Amino acid sequence: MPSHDMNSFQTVLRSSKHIIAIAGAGLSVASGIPTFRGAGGLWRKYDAMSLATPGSFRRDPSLVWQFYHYRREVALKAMPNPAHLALASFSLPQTRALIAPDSTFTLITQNVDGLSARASQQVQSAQPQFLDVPDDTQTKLLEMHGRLFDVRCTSAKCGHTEFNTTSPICASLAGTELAIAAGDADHAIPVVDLPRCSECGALARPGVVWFEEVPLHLDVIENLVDQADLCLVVGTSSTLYPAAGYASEVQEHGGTVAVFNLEHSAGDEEADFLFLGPCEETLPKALGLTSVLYS
Ligand code: BJW
Ligand code: ZN
Repeated sequence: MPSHDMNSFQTVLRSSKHIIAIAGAGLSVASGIPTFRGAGGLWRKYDAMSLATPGSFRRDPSLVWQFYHYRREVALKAMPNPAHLALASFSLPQTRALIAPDSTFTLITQNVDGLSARASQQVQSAQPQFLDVPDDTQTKLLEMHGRLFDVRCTSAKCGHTEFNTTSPICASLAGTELAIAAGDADHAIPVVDLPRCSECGALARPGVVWFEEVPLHLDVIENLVDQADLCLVVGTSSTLYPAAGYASEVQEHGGTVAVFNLEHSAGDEEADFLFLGPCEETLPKALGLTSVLYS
């Protein structure tokens, strides 16, 4: 049975040396970004397999682009919430030195909304003196399922990727987000009018990792998982591999797992600690960062 005791968690946190966090869609719920599965999840209106696979993009790039255009527009309007900011603050070596001395920390996120990167920028610009620290103690952020704002060429010969936050990404998609949000997209946009590669003119695609595609940074992540003595699992249903397997790998070599989720999630009965509730409340508290965030 997992413990729900915050004080015991903080004792473990204090002595941990290699800490990782695996984050999922629940991290961004308080920022207004819907989850994938469950009540209110994005995939209640559309079948995941008709939106997030390479095959579906080949068959219907117009529908897939409308879905991602909608997601880009939502993410552009969203702001990092206290859970993003707690993880970003915990990433700063000087902050972490007070909570878990001499530790490393890496945030591995499955989210593509860019909010963790924005939280990092926000926290660093509030404390610019913290930028001047040795590289090996700097926090790393690994966005393993890619980024909504990366736009990638579909031509294997070109492969150009660019970070593009233009709203709307192209004129033909303007306004289609309303139909997608209502669950009644039927607006077929000609392929020539969809986003194109700025280098070679071929059809571009969202720079995210779809089902059957290989997630990013896997070698680095495997090493971190092998070394980790504490794994925080934040706002993920833990149903999607390989991310869903990392917590049990950490436990298998003797590390501790702490789950932060609104509800029960896959494998949480095996965790060492379980904090049920909104992670935007439980995580800042568990990391001892509520005063930093709200002062
Ligand atoms: C809150 C909250 C609050 C709400 N506070 N909590 C092994 C076994 C079986 C199958 C496979 C396997 N390995 C691979 C597979 C196949 C497949 C897979 O896992 N399928 C499963 C269905 C079993 N995996 C893949 O295809 C992956 N590729 C792959 O494995 O390549 C092969 C390979 C691997 C390794 C080496 C070499 C080769 C690719 C997966 C790509 C996933 N892509 C998506 C879409 C990304 C683009 C986009 O965003 O559109 O990623 S799918 C979708 O699921 C998205 C998410 O990142 C991902 C995870 O979802 P997440 O984040 O957990 O969200 P939800 O909605 O499920 O859960 C939200 C949670 O938040 C809930 O628990 C709520 O309770 C909670 N919550 N509010 C705290 N306020
Ligand atoms: Zn190109």
